[in-house]
Amino acid sequence: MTITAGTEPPEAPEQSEAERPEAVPAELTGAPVGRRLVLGLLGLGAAGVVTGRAIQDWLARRLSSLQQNDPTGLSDLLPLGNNFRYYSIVGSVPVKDASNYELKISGLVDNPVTLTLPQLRAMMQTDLTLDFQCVTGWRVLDVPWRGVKLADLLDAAGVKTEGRAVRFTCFDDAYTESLTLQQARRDDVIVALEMLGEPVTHDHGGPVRLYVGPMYGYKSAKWLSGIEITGEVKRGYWEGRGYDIDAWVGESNGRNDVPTS
Ligand SMILES: Nc1nc2c(c(=O)[nH]1)N[C@H]1C(S)=C(S)[C@@H](COP(=O)(O)O)O[C@H]1N2
Ligand SMILES: [Mo]
Repeated sequence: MTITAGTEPPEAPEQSEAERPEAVPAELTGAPVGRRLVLGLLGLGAAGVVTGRAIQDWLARRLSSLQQNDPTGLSDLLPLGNNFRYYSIVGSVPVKDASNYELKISGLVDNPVTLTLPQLRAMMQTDLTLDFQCVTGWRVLDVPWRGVKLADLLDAAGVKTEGRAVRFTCFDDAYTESLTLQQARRDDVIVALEMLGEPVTHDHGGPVRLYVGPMYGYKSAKWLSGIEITGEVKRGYWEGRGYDIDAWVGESNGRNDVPTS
Protein backbone atom coordinates (compact mmCIF):
# COMPACT_ATOMS: atom_id res chain seq x y z
CA MET A 1 0.00 0.00 0.00
CA THR A 2 1.35 3.44 -0.90
CA ILE A 3 0.70 6.26 1.49
CA THR A 4 -0.12 9.25 -0.66
CA ALA A 5 -1.65 11.60 1.88
CA GLY A 6 0.57 14.34 3.23
CA THR A 7 0.41 13.06 6.77
CA GLU A 8 3.44 11.50 8.36
CA PRO A 9 2.88 8.00 9.72
CA PRO A 10 2.81 8.21 13.50
CA GLU A 11 5.85 7.20 15.46
CA ALA A 12 6.01 3.86 17.21
CA PRO A 13 4.28 3.47 20.57
CA GLU A 14 6.41 4.02 23.59
CA GLN A 15 6.60 0.52 24.90
CA SER A 16 9.38 -1.48 26.39
CA GLU A 17 10.34 -4.79 24.84
CA ALA A 18 8.63 -6.58 27.73
CA GLU A 19 5.29 -4.79 27.35
CA ARG A 20 5.21 -5.18 23.60
CA PRO A 21 2.31 -7.38 22.57
CA GLU A 22 2.85 -10.39 20.40
CA ALA A 23 0.56 -10.44 17.38
CA VAL A 24 -1.76 -8.16 15.40
CA PRO A 25 -5.47 -8.92 16.01
CA ALA A 26 -7.05 -10.45 12.93
CA GLU A 27 -9.54 -7.62 12.39
CA LEU A 28 -6.71 -5.13 12.28
CA THR A 29 -4.85 -6.99 9.58
CA GLY A 30 -7.73 -7.08 7.08
CA ALA A 31 -9.20 -4.23 5.06
CA PRO A 32 -9.19 -1.33 5.39
CA VAL A 33 -6.15 -1.12 7.65
CA GLY A 34 -3.78 -3.44 5.83
CA ARG A 35 -1.25 -5.56 7.65
CA ARG A 36 1.67 -3.58 6.28
CA LEU A 37 0.14 -0.31 7.36
CA VAL A 38 -0.59 -1.63 10.83
CA LEU A 39 2.97 -2.82 11.09
CA GLY A 40 4.14 0.51 9.74
CA LEU A 41 2.07 2.37 12.29
CA LEU A 42 3.63 0.25 14.96
CA GLY A 43 7.06 1.03 13.62
CA LEU A 44 7.82 -2.66 13.40
CA GLY A 45 8.39 -3.20 9.71
CA ALA A 46 7.17 -6.16 7.70
CA ALA A 47 9.06 -8.65 9.83
CA GLY A 48 7.48 -7.54 13.10
CA VAL A 49 4.75 -9.70 14.55
CA VAL A 50 2.45 -8.34 17.20
CA THR A 51 -1.04 -8.93 18.52
CA GLY A 52 -3.31 -8.80 21.51
CA ARG A 53 -5.24 -6.53 23.73
CA ALA A 54 -2.40 -4.10 24.29
CA ILE A 55 -2.16 -3.35 20.58
CA GLN A 56 -5.84 -2.65 20.40
CA ASP A 57 -5.64 -0.34 23.36
CA TRP A 58 -2.65 1.39 21.90
CA LEU A 59 -4.30 1.78 18.50
CA ALA A 60 -7.40 3.21 20.16
CA ARG A 61 -5.28 5.78 21.98
CA ARG A 62 -3.32 6.49 18.83
CA LEU A 63 -6.51 6.99 16.82
CA SER A 64 -7.95 9.43 19.30
CA SER A 65 -4.75 11.44 19.46
CA LEU A 66 -4.61 11.56 15.66
CA GLN A 67 -8.20 12.71 15.62
CA GLN A 68 -7.32 15.62 17.87
CA ASN A 69 -4.70 16.81 15.39
CA ASP A 70 -6.80 16.11 12.32
CA PRO A 71 -10.45 15.90 13.21
CA THR A 72 -11.35 13.37 10.56
CA GLY A 73 -8.65 11.03 11.61
CA LEU A 74 -6.24 8.31 10.80
CA SER A 75 -7.92 7.55 7.57
CA ASP A 76 -6.21 10.45 5.81
CA LEU A 77 -3.44 7.90 5.50
CA LEU A 78 -5.56 5.51 3.52
CA PRO A 79 -6.42 6.43 -0.06
CA LEU A 80 -9.15 4.27 -1.55
CA GLY A 81 -7.85 4.34 -5.10
CA ASN A 82 -10.66 6.52 -6.45
CA ASN A 83 -9.72 9.87 -4.87
CA PHE A 84 -11.95 9.19 -1.91
CA ARG A 85 -10.20 8.77 1.42
CA TYR A 86 -11.29 6.13 3.82
CA TYR A 87 -12.74 7.55 7.00
CA SER A 88 -13.87 5.72 10.07
CA ILE A 89 -13.88 6.77 13.68
CA VAL A 90 -13.48 3.16 14.77
CA GLY A 91 -10.81 0.60 13.95
CA SER A 92 -13.02 -2.10 12.50
CA VAL A 93 -16.62 -2.30 11.34
CA PRO A 94 -18.63 -5.51 10.92
CA VAL A 95 -19.23 -6.54 7.32
CA LYS A 96 -22.91 -6.72 6.39
CA ASP A 97 -24.67 -7.86 3.25
CA ALA A 98 -28.11 -8.83 1.97
CA SER A 99 -28.22 -11.74 4.43
CA ASN A 100 -28.00 -9.65 7.60
CA TYR A 101 -28.33 -5.95 6.79
CA GLU A 102 -31.26 -4.08 8.36
CA LEU A 103 -32.31 -0.44 8.34
CA LYS A 104 -34.57 0.52 11.21
CA ILE A 105 -36.87 3.54 10.91
CA SER A 106 -38.19 4.58 14.30
CA GLY A 107 -39.05 7.46 16.59
CA LEU A 108 -41.87 9.91 15.82
CA VAL A 109 -43.45 7.84 13.03
CA ASP A 110 -46.83 6.17 12.59
CA ASN A 111 -45.33 2.95 11.22
CA PRO A 112 -41.94 2.01 12.65
CA VAL A 113 -40.37 -0.34 10.13
CA THR A 114 -37.23 -2.39 9.63
CA LEU A 115 -36.16 -2.80 6.01
CA THR A 116 -33.85 -5.38 4.49
CA LEU A 117 -31.52 -4.79 1.57
CA PRO A 118 -33.83 -6.59 -0.92
CA GLN A 119 -36.70 -4.41 0.30
CA LEU A 120 -34.64 -1.25 -0.22
CA ARG A 121 -33.60 -2.47 -3.67
CA ALA A 122 -37.24 -3.02 -4.58
CA MET A 123 -38.12 0.62 -3.88
CA MET A 124 -37.90 3.35 -6.51
CA GLN A 125 -34.25 4.26 -7.11
CA THR A 126 -32.98 7.76 -7.77
CA ASP A 127 -29.77 8.53 -9.68
CA LEU A 128 -27.64 11.56 -8.93
CA THR A 129 -24.26 12.61 -10.30
CA LEU A 130 -22.80 15.02 -7.79
CA ASP A 131 -19.51 15.89 -6.13
CA PHE A 132 -18.41 14.65 -2.75
CA GLN A 133 -16.63 17.26 -0.66
CA CYS A 134 -14.95 16.61 2.66
CA VAL A 135 -14.62 19.56 5.00
CA THR A 136 -10.89 18.86 5.26
CA GLY A 137 -10.52 20.02 1.65
CA TRP A 138 -10.61 17.06 -0.74
CA ARG A 139 -13.34 16.72 -3.32
CA VAL A 140 -14.30 14.00 -5.78
CA LEU A 141 -16.09 15.35 -8.85
CA ASP A 142 -19.14 13.91 -10.58
CA VAL A 143 -19.68 10.83 -8.47
CA PRO A 144 -22.58 8.63 -9.61
CA TRP A 145 -24.92 7.80 -6.73
CA ARG A 146 -28.02 5.60 -6.73
CA GLY A 147 -30.47 4.83 -4.00
CA VAL A 148 -33.76 5.50 -2.31
CA LYS A 149 -34.81 9.06 -1.62
CA LEU A 150 -34.81 9.62 2.11
CA ALA A 151 -38.11 11.48 1.63
CA ASP A 152 -39.71 8.29 0.30
CA LEU A 153 -38.63 6.36 3.38
CA LEU A 154 -39.93 9.10 5.65
CA ASP A 155 -43.25 9.03 3.81
CA ALA A 156 -43.44 5.25 4.05
CA ALA A 157 -42.96 5.42 7.81
CA GLY A 158 -45.32 8.39 8.19
CA VAL A 159 -43.69 11.20 10.15
CA LYS A 160 -45.86 12.40 13.04
CA THR A 161 -46.67 16.13 13.19
CA GLU A 162 -44.28 16.67 16.09
CA GLY A 163 -41.35 15.27 14.07
CA ARG A 164 -38.78 18.00 13.32
CA ALA A 165 -35.48 16.25 12.62
CA VAL A 166 -33.82 13.02 11.68
CA ARG A 167 -31.06 11.25 13.57
CA PHE A 168 -28.91 8.69 11.77
CA THR A 169 -27.09 5.84 13.47
CA CYS A 170 -24.58 3.40 12.07
CA PHE A 171 -23.61 -0.22 12.60
CA ASP A 172 -20.09 0.82 13.48
CA ASP A 173 -21.88 1.55 16.76
CA ALA A 174 -20.21 4.93 17.04
CA TYR A 175 -21.01 7.46 14.31
CA THR A 176 -24.17 9.56 14.31
CA GLU A 177 -25.51 12.34 12.13
CA SER A 178 -28.54 14.57 11.89
CA LEU A 179 -30.62 16.63 9.50
CA THR A 180 -33.65 18.83 9.95
CA LEU A 181 -36.77 17.28 8.45
CA GLN A 182 -36.76 19.93 5.75
CA GLN A 183 -33.16 19.11 4.78
CA ALA A 184 -33.92 15.39 4.90
CA ARG A 185 -36.74 15.78 2.38
CA ARG A 186 -34.55 17.33 -0.34
CA ASP A 187 -34.34 15.50 -3.65
CA ASP A 188 -30.55 15.26 -3.39
CA VAL A 189 -30.57 13.37 -0.10
CA ILE A 190 -30.61 9.62 -0.64
CA VAL A 191 -30.07 6.39 1.19
CA ALA A 192 -27.43 5.16 -1.24
CA LEU A 193 -27.18 1.53 -2.31
CA GLU A 194 -24.71 2.27 -5.13
CA MET A 195 -21.91 4.73 -5.67
CA LEU A 196 -19.26 4.92 -8.42
CA GLY A 197 -21.41 2.59 -10.50
CA GLU A 198 -21.37 -0.39 -8.14
CA PRO A 199 -22.93 -1.47 -4.87
CA VAL A 200 -21.52 0.68 -2.05
CA THR A 201 -18.40 -1.17 -0.90
CA HIS A 202 -17.75 -1.93 2.75
CA ASP A 203 -15.05 0.75 2.99
CA HIS A 204 -17.42 3.36 1.59
CA GLY A 205 -20.06 2.44 4.17
CA GLY A 206 -21.85 -0.37 2.39
CA PRO A 207 -24.14 -1.99 1.92
CA VAL A 208 -26.03 1.23 2.66
CA ARG A 209 -24.81 4.75 3.38
CA LEU A 210 -26.45 8.12 3.44
CA TYR A 211 -25.58 10.67 0.74
CA VAL A 212 -26.39 14.29 1.46
CA GLY A 213 -25.63 16.05 -1.83
CA PRO A 214 -25.41 19.69 -0.79
CA MET A 215 -23.46 19.20 2.43
CA TYR A 216 -19.93 18.32 3.51
CA GLY A 217 -19.06 14.64 3.58
CA TYR A 218 -19.43 14.19 7.32
CA LYS A 219 -23.21 14.33 6.84
CA SER A 220 -23.08 11.26 4.58
CA ALA A 221 -23.12 8.64 7.32
CA LYS A 222 -21.59 5.31 6.32
CA TRP A 223 -22.83 1.88 7.46
CA LEU A 224 -26.30 3.36 7.97
CA SER A 225 -28.45 1.27 10.32
CA GLY A 226 -30.97 3.61 11.89
CA ILE A 227 -33.17 6.54 10.90
CA GLU A 228 -34.92 8.01 13.92
CA ILE A 229 -37.39 10.86 13.70
CA THR A 230 -36.87 13.24 16.60
CA GLY A 231 -38.50 16.39 17.94
CA GLU A 232 -35.31 18.41 17.58
CA VAL A 233 -31.90 18.17 15.92
CA LYS A 234 -29.39 16.20 17.93
CA ARG A 235 -25.72 16.88 17.27
CA GLY A 236 -23.89 14.24 15.29
CA TYR A 237 -20.47 12.81 16.13
CA TRP A 238 -18.35 15.57 14.58
CA GLU A 239 -20.90 18.22 15.46
CA GLY A 240 -20.28 17.44 19.11
CA ARG A 241 -16.62 18.11 18.30
CA GLY A 242 -17.01 21.50 16.67
CA TYR A 243 -18.34 21.00 13.14
CA ASP A 244 -21.37 23.02 12.05
CA ILE A 245 -24.71 21.23 12.32
CA ASP A 246 -25.81 22.77 9.02
CA ALA A 247 -23.02 21.57 6.76
CA TRP A 248 -23.82 23.37 3.47
CA VAL A 249 -20.82 23.21 1.19
CA GLY A 250 -19.29 26.69 1.04
CA GLU A 251 -21.47 28.17 3.73
CA SER A 252 -20.29 26.43 6.85
CA ASN A 253 -17.25 25.56 8.89
CA GLY A 254 -15.58 28.79 7.79
CA ARG A 255 -14.78 27.37 4.33
CA ASN A 256 -15.30 29.04 0.97
CA ASP A 257 -15.63 25.98 -1.29
CA VAL A 258 -17.85 26.32 -4.34
CA PRO A 259 -21.15 24.53 -3.64
CA THR A 260 -21.72 21.42 -5.70
CA SER A 261 -25.46 21.69 -6.13
N1 LIG B 1 -19.99 5.81 10.03
C1 LIG B 1 -19.19 6.80 9.56
N2 LIG B 1 -19.64 7.57 8.55
C2 LIG B 1 -18.85 8.55 8.07
C3 LIG B 1 -17.59 8.84 8.63
C4 LIG B 1 -17.14 8.01 9.69
O1 LIG B 1 -16.04 8.17 10.23
N3 LIG B 1 -17.97 7.00 10.12
N4 LIG B 1 -16.82 9.89 8.14
C5 LIG B 1 -17.53 10.93 7.39
C6 LIG B 1 -16.64 11.81 6.67
S1 LIG B 1 -15.89 13.06 7.56
C7 LIG B 1 -16.47 11.73 5.33
S2 LIG B 1 -15.59 12.88 4.44
C8 LIG B 1 -17.05 10.59 4.58
C9 LIG B 1 -15.94 9.82 3.88
O2 LIG B 1 -16.46 8.81 3.07
P1 LIG B 1 -15.50 7.71 2.44
O3 LIG B 1 -14.86 6.99 3.61
O4 LIG B 1 -16.39 6.84 1.62
O5 LIG B 1 -14.49 8.46 1.64
O6 LIG B 1 -17.77 9.69 5.38
C10 LIG B 1 -18.51 10.32 6.41
N5 LIG B 1 -19.34 9.31 7.03
MO1 LIG C 1 -15.05 14.50 6.01
